[in-house]
Amino acid sequence: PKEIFLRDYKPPSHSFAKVELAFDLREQGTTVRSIISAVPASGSTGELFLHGDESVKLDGVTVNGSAHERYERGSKGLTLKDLPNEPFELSITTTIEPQENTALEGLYKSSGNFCTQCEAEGFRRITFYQDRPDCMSTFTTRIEADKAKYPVLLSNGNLIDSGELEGGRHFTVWEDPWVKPCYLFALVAGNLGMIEDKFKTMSGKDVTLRIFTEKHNIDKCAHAMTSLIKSMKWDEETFGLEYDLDLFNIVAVDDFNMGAMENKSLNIFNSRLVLATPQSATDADYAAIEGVVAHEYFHNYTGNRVTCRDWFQLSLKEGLTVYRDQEFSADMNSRGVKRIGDVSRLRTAQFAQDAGPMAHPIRPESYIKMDNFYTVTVYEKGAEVVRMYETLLGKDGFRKGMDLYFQRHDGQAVTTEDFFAAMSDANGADLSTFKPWYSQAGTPRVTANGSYDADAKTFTLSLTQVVPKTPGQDTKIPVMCPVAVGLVGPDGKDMELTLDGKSVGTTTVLRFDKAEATYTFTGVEAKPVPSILRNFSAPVRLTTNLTQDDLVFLMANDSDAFNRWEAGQTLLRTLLLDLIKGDGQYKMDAAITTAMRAIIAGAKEPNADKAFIARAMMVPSAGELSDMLDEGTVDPAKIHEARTFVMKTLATELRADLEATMKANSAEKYSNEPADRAARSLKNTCIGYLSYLDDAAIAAMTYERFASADNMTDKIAALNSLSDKECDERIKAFAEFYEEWNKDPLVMNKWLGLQAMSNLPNNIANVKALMEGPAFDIKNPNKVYSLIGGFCASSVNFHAADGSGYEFLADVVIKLDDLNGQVASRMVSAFTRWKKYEPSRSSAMRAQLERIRAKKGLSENVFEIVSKSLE
Ligand code: BAL
Ligand code: ZN
Repeated sequence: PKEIFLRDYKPPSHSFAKVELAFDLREQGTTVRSIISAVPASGSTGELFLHGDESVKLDGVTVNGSAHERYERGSKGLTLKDLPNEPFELSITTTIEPQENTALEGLYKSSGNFCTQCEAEGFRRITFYQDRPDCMSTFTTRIEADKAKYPVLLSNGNLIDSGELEGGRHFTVWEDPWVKPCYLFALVAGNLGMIEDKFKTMSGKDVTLRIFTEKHNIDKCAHAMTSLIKSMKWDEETFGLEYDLDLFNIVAVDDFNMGAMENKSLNIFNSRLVLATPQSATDADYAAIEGVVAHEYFHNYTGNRVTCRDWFQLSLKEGLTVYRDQEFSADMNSRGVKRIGDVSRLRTAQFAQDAGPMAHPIRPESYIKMDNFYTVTVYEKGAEVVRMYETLLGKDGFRKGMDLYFQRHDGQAVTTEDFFAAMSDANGADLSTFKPWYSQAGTPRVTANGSYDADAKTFTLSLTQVVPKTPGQDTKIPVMCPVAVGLVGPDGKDMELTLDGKSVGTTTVLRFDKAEATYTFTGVEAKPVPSILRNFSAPVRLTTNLTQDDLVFLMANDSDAFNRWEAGQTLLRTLLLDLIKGDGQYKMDAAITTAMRAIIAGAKEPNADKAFIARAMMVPSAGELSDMLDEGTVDPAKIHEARTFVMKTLATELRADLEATMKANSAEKYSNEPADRAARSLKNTCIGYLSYLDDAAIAAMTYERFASADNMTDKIAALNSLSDKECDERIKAFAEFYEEWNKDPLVMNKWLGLQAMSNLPNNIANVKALMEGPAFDIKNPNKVYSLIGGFCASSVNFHAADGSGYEFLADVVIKLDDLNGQVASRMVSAFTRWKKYEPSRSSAMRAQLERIRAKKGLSENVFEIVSKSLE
């Protein structure tokens, strides 16, 4: 496999002024004809390379209407030779077999309907084309198909023609007036139901909004529609961005590699991110749907109107759009809780990636398979980088930068440098030391040590930073980290800060861009406790000299919700890491039990933020803890034991408080109001704790709650609380859940996932049985993510000391690789950090990676992950 490098970028040899596509959809063999108005760039050699997958059959090429046979076909595409030196019309006819496409890229079938996924490089599985994002063109698409089987025929843009054809067939023609790269092309043909609504834009234009899905799911689309309308309004109010066509379509399909796709005016979604009723979807599903519907809609400007020059720039659109959807969700819900959730995910998944063999900058330097770079680094760290502009420039400064970005680049394919320039220029700001965020991989390690001088009435904060080595990057330079700091006085209130003789409010952002720096606050009348990195103002690993008393104080008093939560997490992390590294004699820290009791007691206050309290009660995950341990030392069984000890001890000591809080927050009837959702999460967190008690009454109570739940959030929470318990109630609950929901594949995914994640000993046998059962289908990505992905999250069974879990995963990856390289490479990623583990587990993992590498015909997707992991 060939590695592609950013440094080798060259502009396209031809631009495409206009593209007309015609699809003749058949059960066996679909014909695609393209007519391209091609314009040679100056200095053209008369050669044009068009990407095309080996699965595409080439039926013919014409140039200006005459057959053109001077071409060479290779494994990656077609080189046309002896082309005219002036604009010409190129026509290409191909035949493809969507009905056999299990990779789910290009044109394929899902539940009998045709649909597409072209990002990143799926269009080359449809026809020969310059499949690169800097080739932007307008598209007209004609679709012809059997009318009874496929009454709905959709593509991008506006419907300009439709009609009946002989033999029970019909056609539609769609015209998209906006230039776009082919990765934003979409087509859907199916027997689908639809809900419709309207949105009046800020300039008074009516937009028709439609959501299509299989007919039996039509009653599950209302929440997605509400989310879409909220997103459209928010983007107008926040960024002045108005929708630019008269129609916006969303289609939900069951077989989809990603979450969703922002194709121009025809978003295609994994059905799990559209379909929801309170009975079939959890509060977390509702939040995910709201966020992803917004994310795809926001791409209309950040991604579609302004797109990427090449795939190395992916974070230009993804980091920015994730930042936008995070802000949207924060405005729609609780801002502090949203930030805590986003940072938790970043720290668990992205920090781990940044410390392993797949570490890459948010703008990678090279790739073998672009699909492997749709990562938490490009997305979530990319969003943190965008957020730092906002922290440094302020909300207004950030908006000025966004306005200039659109003013300069609307209709263009650009780079992260262009975004950086727009932000700097719009604000007249020198952000040069900020740039390494784009080119350096690795999470900076920042230390912050504070000291108070009572005589001088000063508080000094000394900061240091080191960016660790990552594969291929041995030397690093300091990078600008905005460090938001406040000083909390003995009365628990924020102090007014003076720095360099200037009054700077109660929170100030230090522009820390050196290996070390010292900041001295003056006029500090009493010894404060510093609150450092408020709102997680930079994506760094922070170490401070705060004492346990300081942390308990911040938990109770910090005005910054994130740092209030973080103080508690720091206490819990320290305790857990001590237990994990200790001699196996577990002992609880009484101060932590007291602090946790106080947190739970907070739920009785009149205006308690119950969603925040539920988050603050959560103990750091096994993944987060494992990331904080040294290479070559991680023993998942020990982590599991230590976590279980802490949960069980807290549950025992706080039982009365947990039971009272659970009862006080149990609603008679389901409601989807924010306060009810918050109470639900608090109640279910209490049940989660109580499930650690070896008490038959708890299992009975949890089963009772499972059986009587009137919504999926409560049902799943109860089922989850039973899933690690060896008891009859668990067996009964899983069986009854299956009976009730086996016709709903999305709900069955939850059932598969919870069983797969179980830490009951020897659960691998159950997972293998589920794989053979009717609820599983290896061709459906969601099912693989639930069952196989869920299994990899089990500390006990995936990491079983005999290596059986690793062998099982390798078997599955080898099988999946022939069907769907993208999904297989996601699954194999569970092995990437093998060096982190203690010697017996790491060598067992390495052996499985080597076994996978030896497979004949291994996909490029899996090859890249496996070979980089083994380096
Ligand atoms: N562009 C791929 C799916 C997403 O990030 O929206
Ligand atoms: Zn996106």
